[in-house]
Order: sequence, then structure tokens, then C-alpha cells
Amino acid sequence: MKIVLATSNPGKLKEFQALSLAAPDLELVLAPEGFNPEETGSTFIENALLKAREAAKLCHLPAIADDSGLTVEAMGGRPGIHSARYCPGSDADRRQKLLQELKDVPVGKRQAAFVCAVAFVDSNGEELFTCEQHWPGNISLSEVGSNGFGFDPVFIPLEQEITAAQMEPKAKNELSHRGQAWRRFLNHLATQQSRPI
Ligand code: ITT
Repeated sequence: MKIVLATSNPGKLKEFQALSLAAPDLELVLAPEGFNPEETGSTFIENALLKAREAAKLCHLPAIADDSGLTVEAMGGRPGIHSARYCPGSDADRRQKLLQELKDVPVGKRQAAFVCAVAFVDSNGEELFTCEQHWPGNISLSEVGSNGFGFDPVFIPLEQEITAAQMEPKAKNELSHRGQAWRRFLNHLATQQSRPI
């Protein structure tokens, strides 16, 4: 089955490609260069649907999108759906701003979670599947690690002593918000394909 992957984030793309190895029947096609629809939704699911529908419309194919982000308890859930635009500049600038904003928040009060919503639509933009998965953890006191992308170097998953950026990509995918959401999507596809006609 041919599906458009509606993302322009190279970090996500790498993870999706690794996760899709579990589904050899799936052919992932990239969204056209410069694909970057405005994310006007007020929830992760709304934004994931919006991106998937835009890609389906452009490519005339079923499409899957991920809207994700980091929610920090001490910041009232921010940056949340605005994680990619938390501040101008690079991922490194956004991590520094986050650590600065949390500089007076002690260990024990730095709870956070990565959230990933996945939306899958048919070539007409009709919703076929959505889900949202969370990966709980804490924000570290400084950046550690060079794997992954985005906020990985400042996120210590629950029950781990290392940041997500110190984890091997495979280990991250086994636990992460995106890994969980993608496996639910693959299960959905498998169930649909095994349904009697
Ligand atoms: P697309 O919309 O093109 O997919 P984007 O980067 O704009 O790319 P989002 O709006 O979903 O995507 O924002 C996701 C942001 O959340 C991302 O830029 C990171 O800052 C953060 N994020 C999400 N998942 C992450 C992960 O697994 N590790 C680190 N940071 C993550």
C-alpha cells in the first residue's frame, strides 16, 4: 500500500522509516518538497488531521501525519502543540530556552511528557484512523546526548537514567510516543487488511 508521509521534519522521517520496516507491504512516499501547511488546530489530533488531509490533496494518495510536542507540567503544559515554534531559531535554541525557563524548578518538579498524535486519511481526506500516545518523563538540568532530534537531549524518560538523546534509535522507538502511536497505526492497517470483503 502506497501512503504519503506528511512531514518535513527529518528527525521524524528517520524514525518513521525505521518503524515502517515492520510493515514490508507499506510504501512510504515523501510529501512534496516545501510541504509545510499552517498548523491552525487547537489539539495534536486536529493538527495531525490537517497535515494528513493537505498531503492527501496534493498527492492524490492516502496520507499519514504526526503532530507531536513536549508538555511540561511546571509550564502549564507548554510548549505543547507549539513545540516546533516555541521560539525562533534551531532545536538547540529551543532547548536552551526551555532549560532557562525551568532554571528555578527543582528536580522532582520537572515532570513532562512527549505527545504524538497520528492521523491517517484516505486519498479524499476522509479520516480512517487517529490516536494519541504519551511518553512520560522529566526535563534534565542540562543537555546530554547527541542522538534523536528536538528536545531529546533534555528529556529523561520515566524509569530511565539517560536522556532520549543517549538512547539508541531502536530503544527510543520501542518506548517513545511516536513508536507507540505508529504501532497502533500498523495494527489498524493489519486489521483492515485481514477483514473479509
Ligand atoms: P512536521 O509538521 O512537518 O511533521 P514539525 O517539526 O513542524 O514537522 P510538529 O509541529 O509536530 O512537527 O512539532 C514537533 C516538535 O515537537 C518537534 O519539532 C520537536 O521540537 C518536538 N518533538 C516531537 N517529537 C519529538 C521527539 O521524539 N524528540 C524530540 N523532540 C520532539
